[in-house]
Amino acid sequence: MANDSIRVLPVTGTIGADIEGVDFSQDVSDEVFTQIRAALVEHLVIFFRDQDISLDQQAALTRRFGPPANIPFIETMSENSEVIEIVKEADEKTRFVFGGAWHSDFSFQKEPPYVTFLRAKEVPAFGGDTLYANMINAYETLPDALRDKVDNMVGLHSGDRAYSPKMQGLQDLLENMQVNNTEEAQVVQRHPLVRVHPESGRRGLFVNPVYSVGIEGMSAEEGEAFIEGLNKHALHEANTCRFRWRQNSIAIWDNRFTQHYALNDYAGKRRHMYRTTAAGEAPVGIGA
Ligand SMILES: O=C(O)CCC(=O)C(=O)O
Repeated sequence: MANDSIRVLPVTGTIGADIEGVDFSQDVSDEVFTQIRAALVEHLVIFFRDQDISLDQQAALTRRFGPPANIPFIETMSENSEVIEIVKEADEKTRFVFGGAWHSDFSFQKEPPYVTFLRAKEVPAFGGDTLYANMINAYETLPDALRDKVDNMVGLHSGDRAYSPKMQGLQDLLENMQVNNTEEAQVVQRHPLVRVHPESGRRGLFVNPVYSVGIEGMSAEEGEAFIEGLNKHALHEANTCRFRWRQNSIAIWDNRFTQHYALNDYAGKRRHMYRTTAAGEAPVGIGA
């Protein structure tokens, strides 16, 4: 019977699990939700199939992880202001896609989102997969000396490369999404480079190629090279999983301890997703 207890089936040895035994269109008890949250703590991204739910149900489920996150720059849906639509039509001329680079959502915010909840409304028969990387494993597999070095560093994050006015031309390539870039994106936010998971106590690297723009105390060039090295390690194939979408599939990820990448390999096909986010806390470092 759905929603009595869940089955958690890891999809790789590093990150991700399929969850069976859940029907989100029906009531999900607090007990089962606790099991779902525990699976998220352990696997960082969890996948569900055949979940035919409404926008309001999606928003309500996301709120069980926390209050809605603040969504800057991207227009939300008129039907439900907690949802953004990620859509690429078959006839779009460009091959640029939303989320088509490794990142964690809005890491440049003071309190970046905790959970991202993505549901597929319509997907191509093949192509348009999403990749995920485990930032806890990335930290734990650093060479000892480097791990000690990063422990108390501060990373600098900004939305400049995606949402500042100079990038409006890029966002306008998303013909069927409304993204409004502003100078607010240029604000630089300080975050611990290593953050501590509030439930498991494990440490994760908090860095990504899009929004990490420097390291406190390093020159711009030095910081850029250091960040590049960390990302190269974190995004190694062995530290990732890949999710193949079907209609009504759901992925729920802990945005604080993962990165993700939307693959851009479905030109000429339509892909339509609904995304909701639950608010997170200001990243807590080791010394806190
Ligand atoms: O469409 C996807 O698979 C992921 C989109 C994405 O990167 C995001 O929602 O941040």
